[in-house]
Amino acid sequence: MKKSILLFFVITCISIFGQEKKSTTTEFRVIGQVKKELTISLHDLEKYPAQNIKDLPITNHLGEARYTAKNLKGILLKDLLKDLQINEDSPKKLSEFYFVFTAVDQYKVVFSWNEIFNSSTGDHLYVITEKDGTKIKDMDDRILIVTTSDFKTGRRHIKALSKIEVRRVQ
Ligand SMILES: Nc1nc2c(c(=O)[nH]1)N[C@H]1C(S)=C(S)[C@@H](COP(=O)(O)O)O[C@H]1N2
Ligand SMILES: [Mo]
Repeated sequence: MKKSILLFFVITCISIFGQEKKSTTTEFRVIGQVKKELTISLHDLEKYPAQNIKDLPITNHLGEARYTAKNLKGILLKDLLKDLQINEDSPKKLSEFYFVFTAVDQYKVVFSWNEIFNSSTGDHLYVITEKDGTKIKDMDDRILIVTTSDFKTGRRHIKALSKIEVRRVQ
């Protein structure tokens, strides 16, 4: 009897501690080399029309299939950042800037200014607002970023985005 109680206790502990708490964010900040910082919340995201995105196989950094994100809807990041003013008045020099996307767990991904605003990558870089019928407020990986044109889609699939820092190359 004692043994089975102990076993029950151990199994319960393992299952409780085994459930990793999924981190989410409800807003992200755009900071760094900008004239005015921005904070974009779930509420702000509601103001933009979401586009349908075709089902996206997520592959890890080795190219192995992880799972397929289905029935995605999203807003292009470049549309959200349309009015962002960078600390540089010469358009030519905007090519010196890059954006560091950081998640709550400090996972970081870099995009250059040109990738976002001057290449087809920017036409495939989304903030996801709905996944598989689940709205953003109920998604366990919100605020989620995807880049649907990437070869290995896992790399720039950023869960729980907390900030985007605009930096200039040294
Ligand atoms: N916030 C955050 N996002 C992340 C990661 C991470 O560690 N933290 N890992 C990335 C990696 S390496 C992969 S392959 C994809 C898919 O991982 P998943 O199956 O854990 O979602 O998410 C990416 N997004
Ligand atoms: Mo990965």
